[in-house]
Amino acid sequence: MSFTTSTGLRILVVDDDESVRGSVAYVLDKLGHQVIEASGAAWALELFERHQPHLVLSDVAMPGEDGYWLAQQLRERERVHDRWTPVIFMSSISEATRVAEGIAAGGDDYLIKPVHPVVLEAKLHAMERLRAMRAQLQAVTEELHRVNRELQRQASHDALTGLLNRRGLDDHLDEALRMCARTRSPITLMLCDVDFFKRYNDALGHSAGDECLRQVGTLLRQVARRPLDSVARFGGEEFAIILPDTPRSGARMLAQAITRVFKGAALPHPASDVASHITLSGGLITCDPGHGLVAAELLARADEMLYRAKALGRNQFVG
Ligand code: GH3
Ligand code: MG
Ligand code: MG
Ligand code: MG
Repeated sequence: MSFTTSTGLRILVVDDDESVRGSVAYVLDKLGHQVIEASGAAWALELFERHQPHLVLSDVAMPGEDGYWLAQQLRERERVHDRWTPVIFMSSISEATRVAEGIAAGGDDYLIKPVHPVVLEAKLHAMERLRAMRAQLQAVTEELHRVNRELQRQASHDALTGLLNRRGLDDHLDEALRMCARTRSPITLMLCDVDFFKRYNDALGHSAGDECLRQVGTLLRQVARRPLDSVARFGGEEFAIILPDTPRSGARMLAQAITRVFKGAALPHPASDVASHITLSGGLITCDPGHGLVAAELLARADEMLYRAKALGRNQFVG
């Protein structure tokens, strides 16, 4: 629906006087516009919904609801549809207070009958320019929102794996802790670290290492796949998994699943001491309701467990 050309607009003409409608329609038709006619405000509203006109030209005094009522209704709908339709009143009442009332009701202009065709055409052009500017403004606003959303996403996500980054993790962990406190449910935090990853890089190169980290991220996402679970890349080759509403038993099962999935995926590691494939060591901490721990404490405890898993020989989860 374009308003940038001066012809081909759909214009709703509202007047109880058929001869007024006829003469206005005649002018508009000659200017190349499509005219929809209504003899009353309530009927005009129905036609408005059905035909979505670009502009409304309406009489003020009509039997039943008047033109101001119509303008108010249109402005209400505008909030819902997010689309501006100019409303121009045509009336023989030229009293200043009535004109002011019409503008207050949501009218964009007020023409005194009889409306001269040249004035009508000039008003149409003016409204058209306004509408084009509004449309541009709306497009720019939408683009700004889109860019803003994208920037926010980038700020909280890791470019390599697409997982949450450290900042995203912190936000999600805080939120998960609040939610679990509210619902009085347990929460588990898991930290995983790729075993002998420095050697992997040394053997296969840094870009192979990057690709491997991407696959590790994908596998972890496959295991922690409930809607509330979140997986983050915590640092270089370290990953964190937040598991809201997950008791210790469930967390242990998930840890076993991770070990099993990595064994099954068998991503080759040419220089690991523990297996011929990529393995993870992990630390986990489950907090029961009322634990009172903050995010940093949870992370520190999970990290302690991870350290123990490494010390115990890697390729295992402790906690
Ligand atoms: P450990 O089993 O004790 O965890 O040994 P490790 O070699 O995995 O641990 P270390 O901390 O000594 O080395 C981690 C390595 O991870 C070193 C670093 O080059 C690599 N690394 C960190 N971030 C990236 C990355 O973004 N891409 C690649 N390719 N390698 C990374
Ligand atoms: Mg009338
Ligand atoms: Mg590490
Ligand atoms: Mg490591």
